[in-house]
Amino acid sequence: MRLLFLTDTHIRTASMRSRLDTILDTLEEKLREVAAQAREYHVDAVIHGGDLFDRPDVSVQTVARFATLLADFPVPIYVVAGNHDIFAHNPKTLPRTMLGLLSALHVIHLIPEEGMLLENDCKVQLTAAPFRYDIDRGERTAYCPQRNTLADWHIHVVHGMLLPKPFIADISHTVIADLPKIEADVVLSGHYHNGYDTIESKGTLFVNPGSLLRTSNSKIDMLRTPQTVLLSLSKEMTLTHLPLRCAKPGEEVLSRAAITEIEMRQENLEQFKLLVREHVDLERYDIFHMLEEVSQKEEFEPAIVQEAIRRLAMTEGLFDKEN
Ligand SMILES: [Mn+2]
Repeated sequence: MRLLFLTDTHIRTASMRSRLDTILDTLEEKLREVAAQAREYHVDAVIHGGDLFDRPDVSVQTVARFATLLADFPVPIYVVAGNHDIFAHNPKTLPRTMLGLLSALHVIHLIPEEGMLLENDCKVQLTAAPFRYDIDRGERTAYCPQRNTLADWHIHVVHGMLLPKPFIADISHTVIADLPKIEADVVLSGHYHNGYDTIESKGTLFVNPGSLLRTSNSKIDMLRTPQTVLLSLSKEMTLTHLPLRCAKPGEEVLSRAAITEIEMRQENLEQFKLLVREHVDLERYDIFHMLEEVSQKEEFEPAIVQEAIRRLAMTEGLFDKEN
């Protein structure tokens, strides 16, 4: 039995500030290559680790374009829901989402949480844990599925913040080594877009190849190549990472300009705050008054001051937007 795993495609209509390419074309090219990999390696199924869509209500045109593409895959696609696929971090909202629609139309298949069995030369049990608001809190039961004793292999597919080492304390996450021994042979995980090298813990392999779409322009995203993982299961199991040939080098598709722009805006804001603190008596808390004082001390051009007053008035609701 051969399975092909990918995760976090984040299919979306709008272009991204962090990317220089046309997102829909890039996504289509990537998914076509995944379908080609499925053919080339004669896989029995494709498994998606969640965040198929970037939002639960992606536009109808975009869904139509990608539903056609996914329906043309040579084998079934089994999916677990990610946080971006559902409303309010609640998998019960699936019937109202575009992922729910594709499931109802049998374009993709949601992996039942209680599990299912794939069968040819060996029996492979698939279980899944979709994203939920409490997946990385409390007992972490989502990461501890029950094994079907008939299965030769047990693969658990999760969309949660499952990580090889501790992360920022404010962000709920689960460290792999902190989990008890679990019954699955392999845990395929999405959600953490950077991915990590496969690790073994208490007899289970933990796999996250990273998101298929680089959604940030971080240094890690600049350097990594989006990839899938081929799982070959018989008496033994082998894992092969397959980097996407169509994925362009980070510097060609990811924009550092957006980062620089945000940093510059932040710096300007800090300078402005400093200016305000230096020149303005905050006891007289009138925004127009403050503007006037700062403008005089800094000798801003009258036209700029006028425009600032106009925009302030607009946000204060003193004028209509058309004015
Ligand atoms: Mn994601």
